Amino acid sequence: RIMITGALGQIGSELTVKLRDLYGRDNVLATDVRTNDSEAATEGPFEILDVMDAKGMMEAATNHHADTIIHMAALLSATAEANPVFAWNLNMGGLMNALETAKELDAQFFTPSSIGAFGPTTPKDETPQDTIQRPTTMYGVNKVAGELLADYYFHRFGVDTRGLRFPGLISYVTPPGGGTTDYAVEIFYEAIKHGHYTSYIDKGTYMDMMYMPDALNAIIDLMEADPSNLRHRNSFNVTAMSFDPEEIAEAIRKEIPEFTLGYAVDPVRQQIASSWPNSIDASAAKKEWGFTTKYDLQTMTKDMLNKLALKTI
Ligand code: VAH
Repeated sequence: RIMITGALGQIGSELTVKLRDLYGRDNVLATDVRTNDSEAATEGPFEILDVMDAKGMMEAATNHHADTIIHMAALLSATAEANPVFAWNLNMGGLMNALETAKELDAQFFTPSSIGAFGPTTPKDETPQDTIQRPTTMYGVNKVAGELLADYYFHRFGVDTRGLRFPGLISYVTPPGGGTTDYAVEIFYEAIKHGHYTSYIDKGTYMDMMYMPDALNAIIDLMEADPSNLRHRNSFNVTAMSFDPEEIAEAIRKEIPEFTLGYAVDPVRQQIASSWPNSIDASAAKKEWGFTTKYDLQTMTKDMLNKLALKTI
């Protein structure tokens, strides 16, 4: 039985629905600090939970008889950079509460890390699984501390913690918000609405990306992996592709020939993006638990445009 925090976020909203399909509607308790009319909030067990409320989290997980805690509640990179103290308190306080809950209930544990856990002194191309991690953003500091804390709970208390360093995730269910990689989501909405997008990330800025269906499968595959094969736990590099704004625009033009791309670079998010790798190496994930992806840039572009065309955006 699973409890998810941040269940109405970009990953949580789709992960909740997929886990309910896989493991049974009533076995997945979705929680978030507010509610909405999404499927995750309305088609199955849902509770309001602020992850800063340790007692409330323990109660919700205990009452649900959770044996798996999936902790997704956090502030993303751009939001965290604008509110660094709040970001530290929420990202680290929430993670500590979730780890303590998992320890108390002897539950399996998942929380995501990010390519944001790397910084300007990290090797930028094919970034290794084990390498320098000196991020220069509050989000990155939170992600490195979070990886170390989750590994600590594994080594010290035997909590079965597992994590993935996600690249930018692209999806059409929740609107983009708070991330640095969200230009690669906004561009699809704008392509359909206006046939033009003005990117806040500069030409030539390469970042790893992944389509949400592949991200959800990676979480499930990792959580179901045989623990005796895991040499790493928090957290595995995973990626599907790496591109810059010009290349995703090119992929969109193959579907919408008249699409045009412009630039109005946002120095804050450009600085964040420039501090991250150009491409990361996912060989440890492939070797230890068979990580694989189905979507590349063109198949993702086709699917995103088809799905968004069906929505009122
Ligand atoms: C962000 N989408 O931009 C998130 C993610 C790798 C990027 O961490 O903050």
